[in-house]
Amino acid sequence: MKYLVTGGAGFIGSNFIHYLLDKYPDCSVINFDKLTYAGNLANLNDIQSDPRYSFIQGDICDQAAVEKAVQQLGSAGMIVNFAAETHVDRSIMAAGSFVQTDVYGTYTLLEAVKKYQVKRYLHISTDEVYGSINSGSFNEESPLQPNSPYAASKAGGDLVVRAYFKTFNLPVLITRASNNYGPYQYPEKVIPLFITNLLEGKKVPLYGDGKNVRDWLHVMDHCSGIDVALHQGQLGEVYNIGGGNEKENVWLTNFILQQLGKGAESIERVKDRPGHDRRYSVDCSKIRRLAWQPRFDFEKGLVETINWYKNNPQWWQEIKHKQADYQEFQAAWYKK
Ligand code: NAD
Ligand code: TDX
Repeated sequence: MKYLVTGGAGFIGSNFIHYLLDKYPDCSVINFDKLTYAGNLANLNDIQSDPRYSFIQGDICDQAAVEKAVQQLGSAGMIVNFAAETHVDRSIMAAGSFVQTDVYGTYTLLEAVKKYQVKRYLHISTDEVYGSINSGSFNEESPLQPNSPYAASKAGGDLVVRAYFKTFNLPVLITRASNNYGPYQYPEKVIPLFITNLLEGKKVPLYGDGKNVRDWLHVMDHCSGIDVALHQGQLGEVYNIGGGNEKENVWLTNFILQQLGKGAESIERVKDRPGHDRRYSVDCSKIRRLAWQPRFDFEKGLVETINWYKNNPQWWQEIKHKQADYQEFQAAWYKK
């Protein structure tokens, strides 16, 4: 099988390319990525010379570049779209690139699928499109009630995918996953930010009362869920993928502190994120009916992830402090 993976130089996309090449010896993968601040070809260093792998630097909003890549894939190939602006706090600072990539970029990809046809297009989405839930869990029929510009952009993309299924009968599917963790995650998201801050001897900025709940999913469990949905899912359907590991941020923070031999003095309580969703929770019975289940134990996976950042300082040190505008925005916010 031939795959076109968009956003394959990011956290989940690069893990997914590794997953595909490991699991399917006869597959080939085209990675199409703009290389924004979050895209990093170092994530794929070990497979650069694998003859089954090729890279195209391109923007999913660029119709000509997308059409060329889809033609190269061919009508028997499959597309998995990871390309997106993904960090909630950055969407609060400036939302334009989120709407552009996560909505318009999705439209551009779907237009190319309509024009050239492919076997399947899987759209990677998030549990954040459902908004926050205090008790119980969202299923795939729950209304979309996004609360951040990021989540709204992702919801917009999902709705365009839905419309292209209903109107043009394109062979599309959507997955909505909970918070991922694992190697190669950009050190702006809470787990790698907190680990690397502590390794740098800094404090960790915990938002608000620290009682917001996230459901943690190991990135490789996400990859196996995508694999199942892509190959066995029903066209036009949505599949939730969650880790079943709901934790308050304060629990997570204390666990990381303890693993790195730090105490509560390393926590800096800062002002809450505007519009901060209290809790995410998804009902995954639909994908479990396709015989998927998460395999990683959360605490073990988290210890392995902490060790990965400890053992790969050159990977995160090169990228962590690049974005001056974002660092300034955060510094001003924390002081408020
Ligand atoms: P990431 O920010 O690490 O990577 C995004 C990748 O997309 C980067 O390589 C970047 O260069 C590329 N990209 C951005 N704009 C592009 C454009 N216009 N054209 C081509 N490439 C572009 O993101 P991630 O955490 O790996 O997330 C991947 C996908 O999974 C996203 O769609 C995200 O919404 C979704 N998701 C993420 C999580 C999570 O916890 N990280 C959870 C659920 C869903
Ligand atoms: O410095 C921080 N301090 C803090 O307390 C950061 C960066 C986060 N937090 C809190 C906010 C959230 O409650 O930690 C929790 C997790 O925050 P993020 O890592 O920013 O993730 P979240 O906002 O939950 O969104 C993530 O999950 C769904 C990803 O960034 C999205 O791409 C994905 O769709």
